Amino acid sequence: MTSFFACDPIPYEGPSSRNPLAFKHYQPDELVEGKPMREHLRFAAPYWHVMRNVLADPFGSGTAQMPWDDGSDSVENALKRVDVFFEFLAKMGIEYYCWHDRDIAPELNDLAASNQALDAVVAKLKDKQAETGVKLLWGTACLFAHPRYAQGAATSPDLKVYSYAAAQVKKALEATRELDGLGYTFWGGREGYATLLNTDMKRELDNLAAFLHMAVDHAKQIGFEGPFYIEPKPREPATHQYDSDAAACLNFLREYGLMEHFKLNIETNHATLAGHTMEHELTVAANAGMLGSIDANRGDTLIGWDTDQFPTDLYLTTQVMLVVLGMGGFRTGGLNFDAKRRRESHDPMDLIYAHIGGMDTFARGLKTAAAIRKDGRLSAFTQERYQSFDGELGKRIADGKCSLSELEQLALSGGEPELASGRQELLENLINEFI
Ligand code: XUL
Ligand code: CO
Repeated sequence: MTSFFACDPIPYEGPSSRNPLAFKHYQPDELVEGKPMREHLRFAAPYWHVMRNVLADPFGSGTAQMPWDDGSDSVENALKRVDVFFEFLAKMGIEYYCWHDRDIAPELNDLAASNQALDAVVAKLKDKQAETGVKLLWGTACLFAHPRYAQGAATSPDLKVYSYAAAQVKKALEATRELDGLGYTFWGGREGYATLLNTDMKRELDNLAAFLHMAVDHAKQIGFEGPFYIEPKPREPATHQYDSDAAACLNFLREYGLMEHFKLNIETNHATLAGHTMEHELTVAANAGMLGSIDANRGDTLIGWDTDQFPTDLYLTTQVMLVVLGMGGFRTGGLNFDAKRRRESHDPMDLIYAHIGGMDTFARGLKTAAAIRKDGRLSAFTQERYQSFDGELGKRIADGKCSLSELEQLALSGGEPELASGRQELLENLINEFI
């Protein structure tokens, strides 16, 4: 078979290697906290960025060289891309992937024709998965690119658009089930609004919740065991998006009785667009027992939009892996590189370099997080910081068995509290010992 990536499968050569086509830190079978790295990290590649992103930006057209792609919307062309994608996964040693219906197969003149095209590609993906052991981390429907969704999909004011979106989700869910997908994601690209002057927010949220309940019902009917993921993002494309951050998503899921069917898929660049750090969003999700999966990328502090860059920051990946290890690891989710190359990096080999960097950065983050946990000083500090709550009174407060009057007695007799230092700088130094 023709090869589209001019390299062998990427080997592990260790930290002293100077080979740009080798991993310096990602060694799939190396045990960390008793578990192989590949199982901790569960790397996934997104079909949309690897195969379909032409690297356009708001000011210029695409630059990506895709010698395998004839640029047409034919099913043949879509099938050819599958071979290229699986060559890429094999060379990278990436064992999971994710897709939108419309990036694996073309949207054709009518829904029935688009469904047929999807069936053809799904059949091929199924064969490729069986041949290679690669798994589908999650599928999703693209409910944001087509002009019909300009005013929303599951929050559209138009019932016909809402129905079209429902049909697309039904089909994408069935395709995910057919490929034994481990999850199904909803990112509400157009589920928000540009102005409240024309928007009935309450009605849109009610409709969105009804839509998600229908998806849950359909999943039961077809034997898809989920979970579903919601992926928070505050803006872009909509001015205000209903799924703006982890806390907003949790509130929505609770209000509409969807908690047991959903988890969150947290993306770094979305966290920072929301004005949060990634570790904040992960911690909010994990505290609720709702951290399902991660879209592993990063933004650029100098550009105010969703640049979806590859993760290269060791502090970031260390913090991510501290949360992931802290919750006992992924179950159905993983680390999906929802990341794209810069417009200037147009060569197919740039896909390889980009993913080597992302994987190595996460492997180092994993090892660093495990070392920090083993050392124990960081968690001991935090535990100690709250130790005044560890006694009998703290327990009664937690159990709701204490009153303001009782605490008032304590305050009256106890004098002015002596505060212990938060020691932020000391702890920052401690983290640097390990990086
Ligand atoms: C958009 C984004 C999406 C979702 C899936 O910002 O991150 O690619 O991950 O629809
Ligand atoms: Co994403």
